[in-house]
Amino acid sequence: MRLRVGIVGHGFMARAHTQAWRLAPQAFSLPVGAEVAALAGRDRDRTKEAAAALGIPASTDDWRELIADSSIGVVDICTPVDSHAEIAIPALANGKHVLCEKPMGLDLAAAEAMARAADDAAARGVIAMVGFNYRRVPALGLARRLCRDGTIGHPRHVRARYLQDWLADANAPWSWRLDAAQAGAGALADLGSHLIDLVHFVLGSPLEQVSGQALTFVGERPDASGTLRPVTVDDACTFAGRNGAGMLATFEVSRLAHGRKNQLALEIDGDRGSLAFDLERLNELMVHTPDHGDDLNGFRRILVTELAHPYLGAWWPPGHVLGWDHTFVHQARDFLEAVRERRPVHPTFADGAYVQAVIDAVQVSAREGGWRPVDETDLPAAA
Ligand code: SOE
Repeated sequence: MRLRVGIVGHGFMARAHTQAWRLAPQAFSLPVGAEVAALAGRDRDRTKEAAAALGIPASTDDWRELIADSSIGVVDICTPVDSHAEIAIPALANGKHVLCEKPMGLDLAAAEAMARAADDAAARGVIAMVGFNYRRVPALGLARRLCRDGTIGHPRHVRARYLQDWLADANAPWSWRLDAAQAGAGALADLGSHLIDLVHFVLGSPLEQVSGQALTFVGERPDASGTLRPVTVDDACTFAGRNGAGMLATFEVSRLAHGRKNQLALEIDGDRGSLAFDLERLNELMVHTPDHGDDLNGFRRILVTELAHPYLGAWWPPGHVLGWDHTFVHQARDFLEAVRERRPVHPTFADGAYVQAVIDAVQVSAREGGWRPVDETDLPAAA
């Protein structure tokens, strides 16, 4: 079996996905192959240029051509958020397996429409997955195991932080990510979506209420022509979240934190121990369990490269560390296996809708104040 993939969008995510589709079947000796067959974008010349640079044989300025093309098996959506539902829903209806970048939709209504389309498609053996790639960091797989097997006990505190600095300069250029109509929200949607998903993935329990605040520090930025355009999303956001099981979580996201290039940090304190992860050291998990006597207690640094950890059996001998790009290879591997076996794969579109419900509730809280319930979607998130 060899799947032909059509990618929509040609930014840096499309580059990461292209490499992953190519590498996954070989790295994991999969019985299913993948071939990036076509690239779609809005501008014909730029799309053609990007396709040539990536070695993709065909390009088009109309993503509908990919959906109509019976030789395409997978539609991979790497476009601005406002087009995700518009592309994913007809693609699924036409029998294409869909991988959609995060955050899944502009708001909960869009995300729920996508989740319903994915549900209908699943009944026909069609797969839909959201690109929360950090679920595929082996050290975070270990964190999930240690939270779920009782090693750190009942989770009390969660501290989740995702900081970048590409907007720290007030003259950094305007882009679609700064426009609410195209991105939904700012750092909250772009970076916060990862954290909300990861906390759900690691702990398995959804947030029930949130309370947040958001700020835009730089209200206008120059576009490519030098014209000042309004920034209509948050630059930074902090929020607290709680579930019904006595856990308190805090989240912080910003794209204006000087020196933080791509720092995703997650700490969990349970009633028997603690975990700490930092994407800047993505092969490591810090673990503290108070079982060595007071004089030798402390965090232990686990180098998560043993072959028994998720995905590592396919790579190098222990200690030969992995990088950010491997998360996309792991994602492509899980997706391709699910297609071959015609079974759902996490994160599902229902998981994506849950993340959107949290984002929407944080936005309401940031605007109107107070704790806000996370709207229950009638699609249970699988985590
Ligand atoms: C930009 O902020 C970005 O590319 C995010 O959109 C990605 O999801 C994140 O993984 C890296 O940073």
